This record gives sequence, structure tokens and C-alpha cells, in this order.
Amino acid sequence: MRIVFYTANENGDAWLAALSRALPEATIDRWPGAAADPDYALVWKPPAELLGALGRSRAVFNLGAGVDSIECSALPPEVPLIRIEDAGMAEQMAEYVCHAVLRRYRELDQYAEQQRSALWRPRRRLDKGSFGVGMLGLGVLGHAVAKALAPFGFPLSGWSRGRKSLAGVTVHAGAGELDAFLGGAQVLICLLPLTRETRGLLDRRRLSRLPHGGYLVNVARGPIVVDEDLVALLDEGHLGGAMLDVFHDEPLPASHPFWHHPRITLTPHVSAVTLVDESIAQIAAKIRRLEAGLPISGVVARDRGY
Ligand code: NDP
Ligand code: OXD
Repeated sequence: MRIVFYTANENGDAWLAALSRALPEATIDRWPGAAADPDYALVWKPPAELLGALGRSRAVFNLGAGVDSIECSALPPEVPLIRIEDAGMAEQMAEYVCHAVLRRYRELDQYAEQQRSALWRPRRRLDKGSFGVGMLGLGVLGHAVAKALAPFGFPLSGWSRGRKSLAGVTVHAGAGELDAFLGGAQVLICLLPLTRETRGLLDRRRLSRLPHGGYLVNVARGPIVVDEDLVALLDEGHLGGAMLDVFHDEPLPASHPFWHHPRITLTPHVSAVTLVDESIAQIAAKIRRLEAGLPISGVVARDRGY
């Protein structure tokens, strides 16, 4: 079995070592320089030229959950594109989002501000029953986040394309139910894939639907949010704050207004990092199933873009 490997990141050696351990029978080449027509390809942010050379491959594995960096028009349509499902990311995402929700609910940013002025001023406890937490996206990560948030007792709601059924979560589906969903989300958690339908989804009109003082947590992809609209709504006081892990351009340019905005907390795309050993174990198990003629999960619906 021949495998070609490519990553735009710097940790390629760690991936290759894990891959050799998991599939010792495979011949693994790094691209560029690899022979044409491998059986499988493992890629992260690949150039279109590589994708175009995979016409005879049995599958292409994306080394992450989001496939928005794959130029699907370059990949021959008959080659299945497979994404990472969880593989240790769900736990990390749950940690990050629970922190963000509690940070907002317990008003820790306000206390930090008071501390800077040596101000001892206890605040009145917020009413939990009217502190709605809404999840945009109820997929693998959205489910895990909903489960992790459940014990805190916030009213939980979620929005997805198809209607889901999750214990303790009020579900909404499709474009027609988006505004109603947004209206109940004191904290909005974005866990959508970046597709042609979700790019720019969180613009001024939609973000204005959030209740006064609403808080945005974007852990999905930067271009789902219209940056200028978010900043404007924060400056006008309609939104109370945002915690952002993902951006249009990464690294976030030093001149970007997000860096120094008093109501924005940001992290450098670390809410759920792709874990090498867990991901390779998942991919190797899927390759073994494909070799045995068995079906696998995580196949991207290329017409939907996720
Ligand atoms: P899934 O594909 O499992 O879930 C996606 C969810 O979004 C589904 O519930 C889907 O609805 C919903 N959705 C997609 N398009 C629409 C739409 N147009 N309207 C309504 N709902 C929609 O993905 P994951 O949960 O595994 O990952 C989500 C995203 O998180 C990734 O695509 C990636 O961009 C991001 N991510 C970020 C990381 C980070 O470190 N910041 C790490 C890992 C992932 P339905 O179920 O009905 O299809
Ligand atoms: C992913 C990511 O999509 O790390 O897996 O952002």
C-alpha cells in the first residue's frame, strides 16, 4: 500500500512517525517528490496540484475536522474525502466552551476590569433561567459541547441543518428558524463548518438578533463572522463581548482591531488541536476497513461542503 503525505504545518515528522507505527506495511512518501497515484493521501491544507494528482487514490484523509482548506474542485469527484471525527478534539472543545460560557455568566471579565481599578464591588448573580446558551452546529463537536454544558443548568438550544434530537436541548433547524434561535442565545457558540452557506452568516443583521449584551464564542472558522459588524455591535454596546479562536487570516495580523479590543478575548486557534496519535489511529483503522471492503464514517458530502 502506498500513501502520500502532505502538511502545510511544521509538525510533519511527528505525523509521519505515527503513521509508520500505525501502518508498518505501508510505503509512505512525502509530497512533493512522491510517486504518482498513491492508494491513499493524508493532507492538511494541500496545494491544488497535489489534489489533482490523486485521481486513482482510494481516499483522501484531511488531517482535521474542517475541510474548508481543501479545494474540492481540484480533487477528482470519484475520490472520497474523509475528515477527522473527534479523535480527542471534542474533549478539548468542551473544556474551552465551558470556560467561555462560565466566564461570561460569572462576569469574570467585569471583575478583571474592577481589579484593575482596585474596586471591591460584588455584582448581583445573573438569573440562570434566562441565560440561554445557543450552539450553532450540532455535529460531532456540537454534541460534545452540549453534553459538557448540560450539568451547569443553563437553558440550552441548538441549530443545525437537519432537525436533531438531543436530551435537554431545544432544537432548531434550517434558515427559517435561525432568527428565533438567535433571539434566545445570551451566549452564542459557533461550531459550524465553513461552507458557501455559512461564510458571512454572522453579519450585522444576524448578530443584532442576539439579546442585548449577547456574547459570541467562535471556535469554528473566522470567515463565518463579518469582523467589522462584530466590532461595530460591540462598540455600540449591543453585544457584551466575544471570545474568538479563529480568524479570517491566521496568524491574526498585528494591525487587526480584534487584538486590542477591550471586549474581545482571543486565542490562536487552539480551542481543539488535532492530536497526532489519536488522529492517525482513527485514519489507520479506516484504511484497514476500506482495504477490507467495509464502509467508513466521516465521508464528506462534497456538495454540502462538510
Ligand atoms: P460536523 O460536520 O460534525 O457538524 C457540523 C454541524 O453544522 C452539523 O450539525 C450541521 O448540521 C451544521 N451545519 C452545517 N451547515 C449548516 C447550515 N448551512 N445550516 C445549519 N446547520 C449547518 O462538524 P464538527 O462538529 O466535527 O466540526 C465543526 C467545525 O468545527 C469544523 O468544520 C471546523 O471548522 C471547526 N473546528 C475548529 C477547531 C478549532 O480548533 N478551532 C477544531 C476542530 C474543528 P447537520 O447535522 O444537520 O448536517
Ligand atoms: C480542524 C481544526 O478543523 O483544527 O480540525 O481547526
